[in-house]
Parts: sequence; structure tokens; C-alpha cells
Amino acid sequence: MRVLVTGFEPFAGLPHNPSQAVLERLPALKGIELVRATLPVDTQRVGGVLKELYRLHQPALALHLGLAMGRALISLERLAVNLLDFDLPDNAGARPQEVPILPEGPLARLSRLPLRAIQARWAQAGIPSQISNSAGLYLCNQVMYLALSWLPEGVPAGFIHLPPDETLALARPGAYVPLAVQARAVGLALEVSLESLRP
Ligand code: PCA
Repeated sequence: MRVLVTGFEPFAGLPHNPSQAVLERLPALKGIELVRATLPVDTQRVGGVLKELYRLHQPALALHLGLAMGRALISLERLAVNLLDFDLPDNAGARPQEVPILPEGPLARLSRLPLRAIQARWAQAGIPSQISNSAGLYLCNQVMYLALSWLPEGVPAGFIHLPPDETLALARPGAYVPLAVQARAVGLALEVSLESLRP
């Protein structure tokens, strides 16, 4: 069984992105082939990269990760909306405003991850989190919306926003969660999501 986990390259002039760094730290999962990929922070290119990953790997589960710079807790995203409205340019300089992601698509799509069960497992492990009702209107929301639009209905898919880690907090002091804890959380989220596939 193949599982796809993606992070993003650094953006907004930051030196590092924990969603990319965490990919190297994910625990091995029994019987699972983990495919890790870093996505470009480029609104024009990201869809093509994502489509190719889905075509090549046909994942049974897709977990997409990104950085939420201003948040102190790991966030399970509930909702992706069919809208791009960037308040900063992407890494290619594009700044779409009030543009739908898929013009024919529904206004919003709900996460297909077992959010409450993941949150409960994290709590047991001593990892605080929040369920977020907005993934923003930038690349992370775009990837979540495309994932939920393009993957077959039966494939659990969703998005987790990670807070800054120690590397970012050293560069820009503020709240952070150590990368090792983030990696543990992502591993647990994968385990719980896989349980929902293998009743
Ligand atoms: N976070 C951004 C895009 C890339 C990333 O890691 C976002 O929250 O949209």
C-alpha cells in the first residue's frame, strides 16, 4: 500500500520549511511504502506536480503538509475553499486575487481524514493541536482543494498545517514545536488514517 506525504519548499523569504524537513524524519510504517515529495510554492506549477505524483504513485492515502507561520499549534484543516487570494506573491512572483482554483468545482470540500480520531491520538501522546476551519487562500488551500477534487472519493486525503520548528524560531523568535514532535504527530496521523482504511 502506497501512502503519499508532501511538504512545501521554503517561501516568503524564510530559510526553511518544517513541512519539507519533517519528511525525512517520518517513522517507518509497517507494510506501507511511504512516498515523500516536496511541492513548489508556485501556483501555476503545483497542480501539474501534484497530478503527476497521483498518476505515478496512485496513493491509497494522501497527507499534505505545509507551514502556518503564525500558528502555535499543529492544525488539522477541515475545509478547502475554491478560491485563491494571495496576500503575498508565490515563489514565482504570482499573486492571484479572487480566482477560483477549479472554475467548475464546488465552493468548498471537506477533509477526508478522521480529524477527531487523529486529534484524540495526539492528545494521548501529549501533543496539543487544533482543528482549523480555514487553510487560508494560498498554496496550502490550493493543494488541499486539488487533492480532494482529484483523488478518488475512497482515498482519504487532507491537510495538516505545521507551526514553526526550532530552526525557524532561531531565525525568527516566536512560538514553535520541535521538529521531532512534529514528525511524531505526522506519523501518528498516518497510523490513525490507515486504521480507517483497514477496519
Ligand atoms: N505554507 C503556505 C504555502 C506553503 C507552506 O508551507 C500556506 O500555508 O499556504
